[in-house]
Amino acid sequence: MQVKKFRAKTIRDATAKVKKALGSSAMIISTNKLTQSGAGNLFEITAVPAGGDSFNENSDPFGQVKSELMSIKEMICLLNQSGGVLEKLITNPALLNLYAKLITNGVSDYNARLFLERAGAFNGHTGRVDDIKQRAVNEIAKVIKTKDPFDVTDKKQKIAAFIGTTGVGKTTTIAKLAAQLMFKAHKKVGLISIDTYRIGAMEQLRTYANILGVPCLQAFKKKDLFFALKKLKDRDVVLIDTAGQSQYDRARIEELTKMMPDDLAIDSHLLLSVATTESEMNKTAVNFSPLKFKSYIFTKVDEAERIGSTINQIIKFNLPVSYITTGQNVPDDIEQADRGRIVKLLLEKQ
Ligand SMILES: Nc1nc2c(ncn2[C@@H]2O[C@H](COP(=O)(O)OP(=O)(O)OP(=O)(O)O)[C@@H](O)[C@H]2O)c(=O)[nH]1
Ligand SMILES: [Mg+2]
Repeated sequence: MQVKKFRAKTIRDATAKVKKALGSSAMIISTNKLTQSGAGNLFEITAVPAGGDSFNENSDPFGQVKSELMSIKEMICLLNQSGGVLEKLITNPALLNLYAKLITNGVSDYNARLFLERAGAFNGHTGRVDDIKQRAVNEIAKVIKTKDPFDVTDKKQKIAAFIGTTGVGKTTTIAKLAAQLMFKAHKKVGLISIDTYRIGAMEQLRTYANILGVPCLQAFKKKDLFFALKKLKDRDVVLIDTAGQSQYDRARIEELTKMMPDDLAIDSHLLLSVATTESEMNKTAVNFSPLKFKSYIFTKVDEAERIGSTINQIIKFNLPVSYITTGQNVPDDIEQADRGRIVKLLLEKQ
């Protein structure tokens, strides 16, 4: 195996040397800051070319830690993003690797630093690196709050409306939830559609309702909704499907807000597709905020390349996550939000 060392006065220069010699998919084995008396900094990167016969997972001593290694590509990404952090963590490959993972998975630079800082990574490295890493992971977990909107411990009727942009997965999620609540939690479920803008929109929900054998009512106006809720009074849970709104159509969002006044005791939950961009996700959350949604449901986790945007979004609005959805299959592809699982997804994706 071709292990090579590259030295330069800055990390950037050392990285450039590795890239030139071994290509951009080279893997970094270690980084080091060599102290030189009076001669300024000297950085050293030890790297191997990626792939090829020379990098055989079974025979080579670094094989088992390959997933812990950082590629030159990731290093360059970090160099372009992180003023100062790289230098601070350079002698700590495990922490640098965690930082790199967070950044490449879409966690903002600010938040990634915050987790490391809270874990004590920047103040003199007290304790073992593994402990700091574990603390950083715990810090990530801590910001993820979860909520079960259908908590079975109290007997009150639960009314939940599902809001979000067109095609985000509202109707599918309701079908998944209705089935799970019926068969796993043995709840009596009722459905209401206030999806009044598209012809045939109601049909999708009604089809699911027929399969499950649950009542499904339609509401066009506030009065209808009031009446429908009255009719479904005996149901443990009422799930309300809403028309997909463009996050830019404030008039329709306002209309929907008026349709569900506070006295109806409807909890809204905002669906956000993890497959969209972070800025779109944030704009959606901001523009839907008049509906005072109580939790996030992150959909299409299966389609997303990176899920770091969810962490940024959770921090921005400080709201809990109730569910994540992971595919098109009804009713299986839904999971109650679990912080351990979300952290795992975050650190494992890619
Ligand atoms: N891959 C994947 N697809 C999903 C998921 N959830 C929903 N979908 C798909 O997304 C598409 C739109 O889902 P709908 O449930 O109709 O979305 P909607 O929000 O009700 O859409 P509108 O009523 O048009 O606003 C369908 O093809 C679903 O199968 C998911 O978790 N992963
Ligand atoms: Mg729909």
